[in-house]
Amino acid sequence: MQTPDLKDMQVVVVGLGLTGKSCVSFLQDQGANVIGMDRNAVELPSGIQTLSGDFNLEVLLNADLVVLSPGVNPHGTEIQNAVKAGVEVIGDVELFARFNTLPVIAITGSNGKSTVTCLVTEMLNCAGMKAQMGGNIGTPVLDLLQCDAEYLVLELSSFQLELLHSLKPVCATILNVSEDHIDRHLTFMAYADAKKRVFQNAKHTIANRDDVKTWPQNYLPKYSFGFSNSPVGISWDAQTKTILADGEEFISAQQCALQGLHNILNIQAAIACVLPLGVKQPAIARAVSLFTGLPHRFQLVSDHQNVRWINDSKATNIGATIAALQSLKNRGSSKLILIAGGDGKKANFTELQPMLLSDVDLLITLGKDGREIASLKPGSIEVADLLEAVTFANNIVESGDIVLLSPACASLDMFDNYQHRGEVFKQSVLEVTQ
Ligand code: UMA
Ligand code: ADP
Repeated sequence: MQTPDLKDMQVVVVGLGLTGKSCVSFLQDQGANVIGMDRNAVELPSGIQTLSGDFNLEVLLNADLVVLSPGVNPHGTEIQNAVKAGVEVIGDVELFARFNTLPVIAITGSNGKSTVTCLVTEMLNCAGMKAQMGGNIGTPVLDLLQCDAEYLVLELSSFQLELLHSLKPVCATILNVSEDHIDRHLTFMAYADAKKRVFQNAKHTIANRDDVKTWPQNYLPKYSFGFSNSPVGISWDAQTKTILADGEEFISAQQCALQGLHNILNIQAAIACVLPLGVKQPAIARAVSLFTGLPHRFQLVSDHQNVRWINDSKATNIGATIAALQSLKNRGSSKLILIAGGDGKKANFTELQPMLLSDVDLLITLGKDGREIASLKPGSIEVADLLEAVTFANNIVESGDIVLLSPACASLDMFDNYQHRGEVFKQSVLEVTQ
């Protein structure tokens, strides 16, 4: 494919965070005339014109191309007016796709994206196939265009997929689909449809056999993963706790450093992504033994006096919290205290209720939507902040108990991001247990 010529084009970059800054720098290198726009005052290093406040429609209408950051809603009034006037509006991943020449493995889903992106990267690297990862996991995709790699592994969010059509991944997967980002997509259907865009133009489409919402149009069981039995694809022998490939023993759970049933699915998905690329079992076995997981995902932060304090701050939707609660089933007589709440992104929390009633001994809530979650379980306690939640929990725990921070909500109502929330939790645990 011929790469487009952006020289002297008038390009407006909307949203000047990590992505916007990477777009500005890339577009400048291409010789485009760039204008930056952000609701806040943002300084760009190279003296590029930057407009702050409400998006300026006149400037948008005069553009040859508008590049939106993932956090900017393409359905907003000004952006829609520009689209209606015929201005091309794309995202950074679409811009990347028009220039990229490396094979891409594209990973999306409501939960597990970052974990699987890291695992796939590790598997390829263990096989001596140099891989770099980026996208929603933190490195904007345009920053990968010049990197020294044979493969790019991209974590793609529904926000990034919404405006994407030119990417041609060698492998693409949707891990699972559960409710998230309803405040942005408005309906679950629109959110699920955005995820499906990952399969457009993909060579190998890899789906979760047990979640029909993840299936491409041309679903093939031989490229599937899941817990259900299947003579082809990646499956699971629950008795021997072994991952199978085409019905044959492939990797045992004992060989894997990651813990929790949801991570078995993540490992299966990563295997399904790399097998079509020619990665062999020994490299995969090595990768799964090395990868212990990412911080803030179901991470043990203290077992002081035999009480397990688990930081699952990255559980920003209901599906992730359900996965955490499922991993803590069969814990005998020990109590489970759950700390949840934050910005629910207009989710319907009733799906959480059965597990709150059957699996949680005490629910402590905080944040914007804490009260709504608390209303699902009698006897729940609402607190003002994490330190108060941790202090309350610490006063009632006994040896063997578990305290889980798994908010089922975004953190932005009270914290800078999920990492900040996780760090505050860890600090609070250290403070009250010393
Ligand atoms: N802004 C506006 N108007 C708006 C919205 C945002 O002007 O209506 C401005 C903000 O003032 C800010 C900038 O846009 O200056 C922020 O842009 P952004 O929200 O697109 O954030 P980036 O810093 O560019 O980070 C984005 C992703 N953020 C979002 O999708 C919200 C990062 O994913 C991603 O790591 C990064 O690009 C690199 O690819 C974060 C995320 O929370 C981790 N993703 C969501 C999730 O995982 O649930 C989808
Ligand atoms: P994402 O990048 O999609 O947010 P992460 O790997 O960062 O995914 O994990 C986010 C949250 O989802 C964590 O709380 C983690 O424990 C949980 N999680 C990870 N994999 C799965 C899965 N396959 N199903 C459900 N929850 C999961």
